[in-house]
Amino acid sequence: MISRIDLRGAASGVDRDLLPRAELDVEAALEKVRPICEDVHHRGTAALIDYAERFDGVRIDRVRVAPEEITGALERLDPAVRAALEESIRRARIVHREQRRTDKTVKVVPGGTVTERWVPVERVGLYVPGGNAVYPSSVVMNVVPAQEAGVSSLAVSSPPQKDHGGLPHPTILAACALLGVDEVYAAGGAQAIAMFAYGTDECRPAQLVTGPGNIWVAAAKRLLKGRIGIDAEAGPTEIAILADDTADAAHVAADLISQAEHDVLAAAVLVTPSEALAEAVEAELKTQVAATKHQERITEALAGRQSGIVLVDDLDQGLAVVDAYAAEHLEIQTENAADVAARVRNAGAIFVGPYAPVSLGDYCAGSNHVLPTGGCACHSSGLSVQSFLRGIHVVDYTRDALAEVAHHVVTLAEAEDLPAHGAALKARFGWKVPK
Ligand code: HSO
Ligand code: ZN
Repeated sequence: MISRIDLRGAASGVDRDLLPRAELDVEAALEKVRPICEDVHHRGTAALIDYAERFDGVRIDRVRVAPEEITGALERLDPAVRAALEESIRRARIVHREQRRTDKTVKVVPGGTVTERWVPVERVGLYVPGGNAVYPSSVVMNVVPAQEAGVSSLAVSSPPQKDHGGLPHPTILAACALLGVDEVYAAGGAQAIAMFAYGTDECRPAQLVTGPGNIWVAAAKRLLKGRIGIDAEAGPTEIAILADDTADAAHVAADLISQAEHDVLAAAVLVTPSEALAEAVEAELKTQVAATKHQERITEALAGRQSGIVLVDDLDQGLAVVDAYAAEHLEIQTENAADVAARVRNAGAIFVGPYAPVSLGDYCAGSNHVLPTGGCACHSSGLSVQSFLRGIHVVDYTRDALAEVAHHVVTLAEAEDLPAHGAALKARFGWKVPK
């Protein structure tokens, strides 16, 4: 069911192309989403209503969700789900609040300072998908960092559901209510991203749009990037596990399955120097998958070319493999897991030891679950408070501090054949630059 890739004895250095990975053709989707985005730009709400009918199979008469629908959804929420969401929010707040960067002033010279001032984005649009699974947890993971960053205007959009009278899923609405978000729209896919980018008569444009989504959402984000800021183009979920023979095969298999459950394109990769563990995990996968509710999509995800068991000579080669792969989620289930984890360079999030499964991070670790996929973890971070802030450099120099460096500025301006740059300094010193 899951393929094996044997890298033992291979020369040092890992070829990324040898590692399993899904390919998503976002470029091809661009041409399909372009007319949709243009239509939303020109016709606003009327276009969104038409797309709800065409793509979500439901006729709605307004896109903005009425406030009583949001509060009503919370009143009807299962108390156990409410308690779990509250705990998820509480832990996420603890972590994200502490991680907000503070302004810092650096004294460059006497009388000359540069301050980095962190200013929140004014208005953010959060997209919450509503496909295979409904993810109120993603509402938490987007809203909490935005709120902790100090974003003052937050709107959520999620696809209208045929079975819920054209409203977003009730659990999504209830999560919004718990988080104090009262501006919610029933729009999905590329059209929701266009709504945030261009605005409509119902929805004011946002400056930044975050949140996961399918290929259409990714394509719309790519198309509209620049007009709006985006977090990342989220691809299918990935889990990589670096494990040795101290790992429990049943737990390793359960964790691989947990993320394969998301999508037929989800990736589950085990990297191990232990052939015995590889065999035990294969056996566990067979029995455990047969007992899962979403057996079909899990089987397809595990059998896909994006998943596999990679055999390596030792943990050093294993670390080279997981660094080359740059997984969205990386579990370390080895002896001295914390030491091994400390050596990892590339991963969206690292889960250390036997008691930190990815599912904990998906819901209740306090960490964020919106993470870079598709190898982007080698250059990008997951969603955080930082994603909603801009660092503005504030330059403050006195006359003396400027005088001290003026001749260098003039020299560099002349070297770049930009004499007017130099003149801006000369003008302040009677057209003679102090030496
Ligand atoms: N593992 C997903 C997030 C998620 N899991 C939401 C369950 N619900 C991507 O990090
Ligand atoms: Zn998950």
